[in-house]
Amino acid sequence: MANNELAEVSIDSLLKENRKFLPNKKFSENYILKDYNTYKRMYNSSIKDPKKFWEKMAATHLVFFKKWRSVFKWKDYKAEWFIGATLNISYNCLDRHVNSDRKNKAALIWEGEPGDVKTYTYQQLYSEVMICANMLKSLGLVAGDKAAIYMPLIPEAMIAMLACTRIGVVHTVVFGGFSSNSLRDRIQDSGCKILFTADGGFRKGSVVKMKEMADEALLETSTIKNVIVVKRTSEKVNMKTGRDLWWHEYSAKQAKVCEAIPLSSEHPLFILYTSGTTGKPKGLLHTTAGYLLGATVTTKYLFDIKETDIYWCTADVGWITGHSYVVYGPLSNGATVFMYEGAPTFPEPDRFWKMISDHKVTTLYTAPTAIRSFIRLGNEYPLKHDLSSLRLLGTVGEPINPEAWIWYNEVIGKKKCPIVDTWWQTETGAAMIAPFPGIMATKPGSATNPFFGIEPVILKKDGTKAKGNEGGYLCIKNPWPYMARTIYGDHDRYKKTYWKEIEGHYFTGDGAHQDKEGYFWIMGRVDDVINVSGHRLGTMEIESAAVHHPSIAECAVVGRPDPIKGQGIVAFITLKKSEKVNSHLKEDISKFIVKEIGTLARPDDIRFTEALPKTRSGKIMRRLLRELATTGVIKGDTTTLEDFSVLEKLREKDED
Ligand code: 6R9
Repeated sequence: MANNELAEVSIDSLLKENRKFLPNKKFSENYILKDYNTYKRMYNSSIKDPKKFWEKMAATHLVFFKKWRSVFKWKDYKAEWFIGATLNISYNCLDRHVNSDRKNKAALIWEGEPGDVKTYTYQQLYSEVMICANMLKSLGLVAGDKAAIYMPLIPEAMIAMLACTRIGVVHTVVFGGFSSNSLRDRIQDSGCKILFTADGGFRKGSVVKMKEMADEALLETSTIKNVIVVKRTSEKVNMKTGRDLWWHEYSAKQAKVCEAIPLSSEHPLFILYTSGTTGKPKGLLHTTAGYLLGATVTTKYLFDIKETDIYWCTADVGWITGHSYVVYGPLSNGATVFMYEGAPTFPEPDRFWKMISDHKVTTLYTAPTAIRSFIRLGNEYPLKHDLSSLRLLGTVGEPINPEAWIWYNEVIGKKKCPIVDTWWQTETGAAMIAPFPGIMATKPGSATNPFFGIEPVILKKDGTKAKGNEGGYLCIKNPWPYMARTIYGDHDRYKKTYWKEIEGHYFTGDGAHQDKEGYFWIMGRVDDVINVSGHRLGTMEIESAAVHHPSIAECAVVGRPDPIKGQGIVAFITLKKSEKVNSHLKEDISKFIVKEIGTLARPDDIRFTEALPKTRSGKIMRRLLRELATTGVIKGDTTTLEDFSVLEKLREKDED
């Protein structure tokens, strides 16, 4: 629900930014598109006749087993692309490269946090994926069944994803930082039959006990029949007889070959959960052909994939960025992916830069929050290392503040690497607005121009177009191949959230404005979703978790600007009558929320209050709380407030 005023999300520094960086000549010379006019021509024709455009893209970039009968259908907010065709994603990511000169090229170079390194050629990755697919088959899984993946960032996570796609099993990857309760809810909602996990993972020098968390989640789920456990840390874990299998033991018993099966274009590929405006995360369902096409072509054009690149997207595969730009996009393009398991600053703050230099990484795609924490750590760490292999930098996850952009450009990119600021969402599947490097001038903080076939528009609440550089709601005019098809099990919610807010347009939930040159500037969320370190969290989701705490009567959560994380979490809490504030309560509530959702949801500030400001109809006035959390004062309109004494009490609390 779009209920925040746009003014609240506008970021001052972005509105004043007017620096412009011309494309680097040397980079442009080797870029796939000749110049900006070529982009413009291709873009215009993609908008004029999207079916023709996507059809050509699909035929050029993907291998289909059977060609489509028709390109596109849109009925009752259900999109179908490449109707009647069959293909297989793992075939596109593996077999076609194994059958080419890329057979012995590195597909994956992986470094563990303790420093162990493993490399898989395309041939080796292909072999591992086939064995893993056979594990799934031998456990009785067939196309359409669901598998959960709850793993550290290790090669087996990628292998498991690709193995699922090989036989049409739908994966749902749950980020390893999520709690057992979150894992449980996701397994239950999607009805997974199998769970891939590991005994543990390394993070900041300690072991994250993933199997223990998984066991806890499984106490309250009934659909999981088997658990496949990777031995990563050699942590002692409980293995339940008849249910749990060690990956290394069970895989040794499998046949080595597993053909990729032809799947229809709209065969469900994965479900990925993301926070929305209600307490319940949404399971976005992506399908086969359209998604792969989006991941493939955006990776190719926006990251300028070359045969010799070592490409590193730092996201975890538990997020959409990890799906599209660690696994499917780069592998479909036959690129070499670099993957790192652990914390960016372990054992020393220079870990990222050391790995870039050690592995000669050419392309780095990371989040503004990471960039800001590197700035805080000091320039000596990147300056200690030879970063000359880098030729392209990307960012994603939240608006990048111009200062961070400039630092990234100067200290990391040495002013020679284009910065590709990609705006997109779990729902959009792949990048939507981003500069085509080498041919577009960039402006710090702007995601610039739309990708081919994507028509973003800025609308006002009534559906009319925002004028000039007036801010408004960022919407997308027509369906595109790589968008999510539905919310798993709740198509009505999908329709309502994305297509009914402003009838006939895809509603992104972001505010934006366009400058005189048509560049898009994303201003952040306009709904009750906050963006903490580039990760989406629903305020309602945190609130619903908090109110399960035995001492809490009511809770309202708002975001406030945070210099590193983008946004921080402030929870306003009223206690049950019988409860008293004591010195442990804040910590206890924090731990409780982390246990319910995961470490991402840990509040930065908890404020106890006697009452929450509400309207006469009983709605919490988050706008006032946001103002208070951000500026320390409330100046906004309070006429709809029911009980004015609440404000006085809130102000008093703030001065504590
Ligand atoms: C890919 C991803 C989506 C939300 C999105 C927006 C914010 C992402 C951004 C950006 C400004 C960018 N966002 N990229 N805002 N500039 N380049 O992050 O997906 O986790 O679903 O988050 O993130 O607010 O609506 P997801």
